[in-house]
Amino acid sequence: MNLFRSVIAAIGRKHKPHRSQAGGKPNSHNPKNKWRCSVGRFFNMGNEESSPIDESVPPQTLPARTLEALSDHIKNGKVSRIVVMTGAGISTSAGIPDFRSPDTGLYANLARLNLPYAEAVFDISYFRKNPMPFYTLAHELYPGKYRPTITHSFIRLLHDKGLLLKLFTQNIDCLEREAGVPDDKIVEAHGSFARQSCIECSEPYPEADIKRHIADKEIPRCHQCKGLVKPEIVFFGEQLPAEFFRHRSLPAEADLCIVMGTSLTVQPFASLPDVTPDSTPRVLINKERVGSLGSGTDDVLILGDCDDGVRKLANACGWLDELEGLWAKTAPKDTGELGKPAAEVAKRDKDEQLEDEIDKLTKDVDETLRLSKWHEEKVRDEKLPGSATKSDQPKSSDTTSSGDRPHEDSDGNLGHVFVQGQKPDRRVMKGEET
Ligand code: CNA
Repeated sequence: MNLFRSVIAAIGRKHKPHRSQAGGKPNSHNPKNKWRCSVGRFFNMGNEESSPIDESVPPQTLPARTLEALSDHIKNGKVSRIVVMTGAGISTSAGIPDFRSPDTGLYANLARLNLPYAEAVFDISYFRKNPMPFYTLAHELYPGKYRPTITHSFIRLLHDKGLLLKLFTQNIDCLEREAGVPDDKIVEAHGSFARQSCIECSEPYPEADIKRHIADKEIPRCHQCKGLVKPEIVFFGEQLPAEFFRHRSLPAEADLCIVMGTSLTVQPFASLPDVTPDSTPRVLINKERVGSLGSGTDDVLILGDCDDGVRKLANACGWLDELEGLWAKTAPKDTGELGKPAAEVAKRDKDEQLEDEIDKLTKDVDETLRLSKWHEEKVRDEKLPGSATKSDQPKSSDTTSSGDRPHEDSDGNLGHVFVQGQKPDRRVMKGEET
């Protein structure tokens, strides 16, 4: 509970109603010192509903809530402390799925790992019992396989121009580092693959060893106590890194906030954009409107693909050639991850994906056949005079063995029909102390 107390102490001092709660009217007195968030707001779970600002409300800082007005503001030297906040959406064009996009999202594709529920792959208590699904996923996601996107290079460009105050990322893929954003500018709010340690004794584990284990899809064990080793990615049920809490009030010092590729559904990260002062311009570059973005007086929305959005912004600022040049430098050389040529890695990944798809289809067909066979037999039995009624459970003496019946999990759901979000949604609890 210490964390809660310290957050209340920190946020409580700066409490004020959010602009939208104040009827959409700008503050009349010294708005520069005001934070958008309230205590309640900081603790609210999930993606808070907010209505778009009334067009009749004038901006406080920008001449208009447009890309052009924003780029003029930047070109006029009014911006020198940019805070960037990112999520999985900035890495999807690199080939790393986000979690929640339907069909393509990671959670939609985890059925093959036979998890009791999708989020279990990042659940520390599940990991203790069964670390293999995580390591299967880690094999696919491990840094080195993917090229940073132009959006990652855009963040690097902001740093090169001396404009980046801090990058807060929820991503664990280390692509910001690979794009050249220095370590001291990055807060990896949900940890990353950059470090690994024993979950029992916290002993750091050598990078070369974990790379080897992940490449071989083996489970690494601590050299000291033989406990399970895990990359320092924050799992559900684990605390966020101290670094996040050390820097979480930094957005209050920003003169521009850029939010990209996140659904802003995981707290406490989701509240970071609200720590910026009311008058600080905020830009959202995302497929859809999220969080409170769009409700502030100086919010600019660039909706659509992130890479397109940063190109538009860079172009408007006169930086596009520089940005493309910087991104070109991230093109893969001869080697891909784990010592394999990049082309080979990409081909192997495609082959593996295809194999997985075929496996999944085969399993689904198999299950459907079993289901219809079981159903056919059950209907036939029910039709026979004196046979079991509908409410009767199949008995162990039934000719249909239990293996022929569709698998049911402990919730009574058909195991092969993998439905997202059947369990209580714990993503909002990430890193919160209980
Ligand atoms: P999310 O909840 O999956 O949301 C992603 C957001 O990005 C959604 O609003 C999408 O519409 C949007 N989006 C997806 N692709 C694009 C695109 N090309 N251009 C513009 N917008 C796009 O992911 P969040 O990051 O918000 O959720 C936080 C989770 C995700 C953290 O715990 C991460 O650890 C986790 N995650 C990280 C990675 C990674 O490291 N690359 C991958 C998957 C999940």
